[in-house]
Amino acid sequence: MKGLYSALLTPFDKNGNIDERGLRELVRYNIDVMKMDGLYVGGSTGENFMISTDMKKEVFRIVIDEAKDDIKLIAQVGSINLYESVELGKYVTDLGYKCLSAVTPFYYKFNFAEIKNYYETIVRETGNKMVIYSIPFLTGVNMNVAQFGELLANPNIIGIKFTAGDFYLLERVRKAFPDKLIFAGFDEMLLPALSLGVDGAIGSTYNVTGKIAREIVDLVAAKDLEGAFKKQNLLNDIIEALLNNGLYQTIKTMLETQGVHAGECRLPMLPLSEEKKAIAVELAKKYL
Ligand code: SI3
Repeated sequence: MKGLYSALLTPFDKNGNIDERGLRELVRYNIDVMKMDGLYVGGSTGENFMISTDMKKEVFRIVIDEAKDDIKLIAQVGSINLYESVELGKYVTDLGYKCLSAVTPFYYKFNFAEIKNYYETIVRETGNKMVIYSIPFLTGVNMNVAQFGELLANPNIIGIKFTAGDFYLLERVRKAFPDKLIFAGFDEMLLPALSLGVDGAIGSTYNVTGKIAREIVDLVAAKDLEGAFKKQNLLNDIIEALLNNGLYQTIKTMLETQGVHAGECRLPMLPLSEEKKAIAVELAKKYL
């Protein structure tokens, strides 16, 4: 499961319905143009926490139908409703997804025993593999090395999507679990994460910056740190502009300029103003 993954966006129409044509085009764009190794389906970038269980299923079904065996797939089924996670986990396993991921349960202050039970329940009930999705800046859930170790002791829990800037923790986790998969979750810190030995990366911006991310991976493998640093600078120029302009909306508008019907974001996310749309189009002209 190693490699570079786009965290897949979900194209919506103006009424918040899934645009199947756009979703299929986006899957193909990531395979054929961005040359990604994998897709992370149903994550934050997919606006997953704003859609119904049925819509989540629809996304999972369309993506695997379009991707077939052309790219690796990870299905994010995490939810603070554990019953929904299990239902989705079983659904995607039946569809043929070979690996699940689940965000740490958030909003309520779940204790570690509850978090552990959440992951163990999903892997037990689905029989599938699991990558823990740790993103403390959004969930408020911080885990230490020992707690990651307790989860990773389960052979079906095969890794962590590490979306945090705590590189001391990343280094400690890498050293403690050399045989588990660690994916970098912050695109703007791809190079430092690679230098600490991550097995891959999963990111929203790779839907449009995947080729630059690939260059960074290749330059690090070739031990050309200066070259990799220059590419990370370029990547971060783009990421900074994306974050300033509205991340997912801007990526979607950039994709539209490439003929991918990436559509709208879902409420409560608002569409871009005309001014911001123009900025997104300029970014596409400059970088795509
Ligand atoms: O679940 C997902 O969609 C992700 O993989 C999230 C990924 O970690 C992204 N985080 C969020 C909150 O979108 C990053 O790729 C992030 O967008 C990027 O590093 C810019 O900050």
